[in-house]
Amino acid sequence: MARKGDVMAWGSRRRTGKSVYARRCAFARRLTVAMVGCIALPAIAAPSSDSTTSQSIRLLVDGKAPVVLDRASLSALPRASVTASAHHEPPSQWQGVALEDILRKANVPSGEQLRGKAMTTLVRITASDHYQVVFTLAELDPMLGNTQVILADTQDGHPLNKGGPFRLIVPGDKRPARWIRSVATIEVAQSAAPTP
Ligand SMILES: Nc1nc2c(c(=O)[nH]1)N[C@H]1C(S)=C(S)[C@@H](COP(=O)(O)O)O[C@H]1N2
Ligand SMILES: [Mo]
Repeated sequence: MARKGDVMAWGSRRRTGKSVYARRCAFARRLTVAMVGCIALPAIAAPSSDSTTSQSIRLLVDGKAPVVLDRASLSALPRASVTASAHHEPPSQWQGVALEDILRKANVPSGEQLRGKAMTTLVRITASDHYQVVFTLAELDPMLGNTQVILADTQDGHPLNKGGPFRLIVPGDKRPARWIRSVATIEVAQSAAPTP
């Protein structure tokens, strides 16, 4: 009964004041403003990347506390540069920092220290769209695989307009499947299994 009374009261309020037509017009105007706002505002806030794209990268080394790599901390590392093209696009000049230098900063074993159990260490990269790729520490090491991998933040001198702010460039890969866009996390993890 109470519900029915509420509905009637609501109905009777609607009949006072503005006409139903005027109310509908006002509602439609508010709805339009709200919808335009929803579409336009994120475009103003983030012109070149989606809302899940991270502006910094989390570096996780073997379960230790994460280190945040932002533009300021990355700018302390030497700049690296490579000319490479994905698929059949014309080559671009990519600039950023070498993945190797990030691993050095994290004191991950390299060179002569990279032996024994460390030979099974993996470097897993995760993007904001949850795409993941893996390298072995040995394939990245300058004294072993010496695979060139750059964490790029510019393409031909401009911030990445797609898949930024950071993308891995792996010039030696014949398919650019490990050129992972929108890098969010770099993890260094031991994969050694107990010997049978
Ligand atoms: N974050 C993310 N990066 C990614 C992918 C993806 O799905 N997500 N696809 C990869 C694959 S399989 C390819 S071939 C290239 C495609 O790069 P392009 O879009 O610049 O041609 O991006 C790679 N990087
Ligand atoms: Mo691909």
